[in-house]
Amino acid sequence: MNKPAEKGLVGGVKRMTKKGGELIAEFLVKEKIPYVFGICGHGNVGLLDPLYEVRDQVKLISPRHEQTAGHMADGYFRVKHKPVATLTSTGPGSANLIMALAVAQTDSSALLAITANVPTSQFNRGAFQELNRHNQADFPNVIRPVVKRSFQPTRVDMLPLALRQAITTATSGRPGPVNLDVPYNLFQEEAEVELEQPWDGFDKRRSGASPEDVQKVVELLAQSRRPVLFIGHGATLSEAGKDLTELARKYGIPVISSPNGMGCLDMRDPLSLGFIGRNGAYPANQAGRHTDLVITIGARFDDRSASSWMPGYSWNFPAAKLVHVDVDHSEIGRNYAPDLGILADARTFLRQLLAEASARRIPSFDQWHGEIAAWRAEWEKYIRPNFEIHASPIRPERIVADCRAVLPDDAIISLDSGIHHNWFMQFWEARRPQTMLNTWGYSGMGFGPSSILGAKLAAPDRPCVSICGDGGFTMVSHVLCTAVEYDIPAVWVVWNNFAWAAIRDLQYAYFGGREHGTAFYQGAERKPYNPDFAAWARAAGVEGLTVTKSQDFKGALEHAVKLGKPCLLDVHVDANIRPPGTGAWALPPIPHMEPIFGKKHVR
Ligand SMILES: Cc1ncc(C[n+]2csc(CCOP(=O)(O)OP(=O)(O)O)c2C)c(N)n1
Ligand SMILES: [Mg+2]
Repeated sequence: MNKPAEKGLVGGVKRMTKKGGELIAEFLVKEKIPYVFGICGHGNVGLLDPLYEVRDQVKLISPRHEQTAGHMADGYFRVKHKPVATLTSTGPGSANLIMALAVAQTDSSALLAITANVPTSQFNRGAFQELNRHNQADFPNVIRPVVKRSFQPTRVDMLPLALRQAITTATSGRPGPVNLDVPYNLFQEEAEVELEQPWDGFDKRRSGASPEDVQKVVELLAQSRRPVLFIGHGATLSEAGKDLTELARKYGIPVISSPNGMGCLDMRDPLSLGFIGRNGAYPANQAGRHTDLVITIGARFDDRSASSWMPGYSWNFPAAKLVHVDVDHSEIGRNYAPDLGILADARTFLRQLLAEASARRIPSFDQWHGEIAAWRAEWEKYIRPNFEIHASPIRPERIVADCRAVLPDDAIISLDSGIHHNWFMQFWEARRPQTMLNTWGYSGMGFGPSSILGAKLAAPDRPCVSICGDGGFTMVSHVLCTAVEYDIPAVWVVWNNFAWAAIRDLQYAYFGGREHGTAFYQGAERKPYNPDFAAWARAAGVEGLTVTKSQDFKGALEHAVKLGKPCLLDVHVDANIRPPGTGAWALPPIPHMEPIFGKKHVR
């Protein structure tokens, strides 16, 4: 590639004739995108060949399902804050990517999804794998709700601008997935063009609050007696952990965190109250119910972190004052009308607040700390004994405790959708940002076991462990093949409870204790069924161990982490122990449940 087909100088730059496929490959190199996760099809072989030419700089990894390719790219970004690309073919291959893009979109994770489409000369003829009932080559309409933007260049000379705009869009502002949909004739056709100057906008445009607004926040803080900070993925994405920690510690402001904000403040810090909502920690819900000032940074008050917005269960607006800071104006005021809405980057705002507050007298919040300490003690007394119990099948608390005991501070865990995630939301102590990967907004199963592969590629020297449900793992069990093919030493802890337990528990709770369609059985006797996951792993070439006794889990995990090869632990967990509800979750028309621990409080 890059062979000049002698042409003139334009604007001092020597222009060359290039194939569209070469341009894309060259762009990936120029943008320092180290990986393409993708699956082949007739629609993208024209790009695979130029990717061969740049294989030393851009590695192609082909998982066995496009959904996994998307989750891998998402996981890579969440760990490294650098985008990578996916490549899928015309039609079905790209349709398989939709779920992964929805997860990335709702959790603000950047990736460049290159999809192939039918050739421009065949638009609207119902060509092989074309969707054309409403528009020609209509895949962008399929993908549109799950990406920040879809670009469909239809000529090679449109590629440089589309590529540059795609990466800028994905990484700037609130990050998200972006689609480049390329009719596949463009890979082979030529034009005389140059690439644009790349611009990865990630964390480059750090706009701040107006000085008046910063002053107002400091005034609110000075008048408050019971303030809390509520942080979310925006704080993580802005890499604001250091500044958040400084602010929280300097003024003694307790911090409540959404799952994707966890670790910005080391959760061993006494100011860290953990997660809020139905499966939050009791001190967090109590603080949320009793606070008089909430300063929210990069969090959006979704139903699960706001007890479905029912007043008094997690939050008490408008009795409490609300300052809502976000880079996305559409999140400010979406769920609660703020007293003060501020469009700003999390880290910039925190620095502004630190500077402004240092010039003012902020009272100490000793009484508030005392109240929180009492709630914490009550909670600890209730939950802690369960962390010490050895049993078979294993108590969920022991898995959380032993993972924490074995894994170093910088280890990365990924969680899937399910009851295992609820346990980790409630009890995991993230110590660093970007170490706990959650499928939060869309809660798509398959994210956890897949994204851990991308995480491991982003952080090859750190332990990467996926804690996933038996149901979710089964959905993407081919991740084992990819780990072996590409030598990615990820660890899977399959939380084996023989059920879609998160949903089975809802069914038990709300529908008279009956179970229907939410657990795994074999035959007329309804014997609990699951494959032998460890043997399944071994069949794929992955080390597999079955753990049924809690005494064995810690050692097995230590072994898996040290192994340096992919490893799966099939861990039999007690399906009948449920995480304590400390807030509520209303699922219309299903009535909501009162918290099991703690109660509603309305001023
Ligand atoms: C792709 C997908 N399908 C269905 C759901 C709905 N769902 C949420 S949790 C859950 C059960 C998960 O079961 P499992 O993976 O075994 O985890 P557990 O709850 O048992 O920990 C289901 C089916 C979902 N979130 N994503
Ligand atoms: Mg399960």
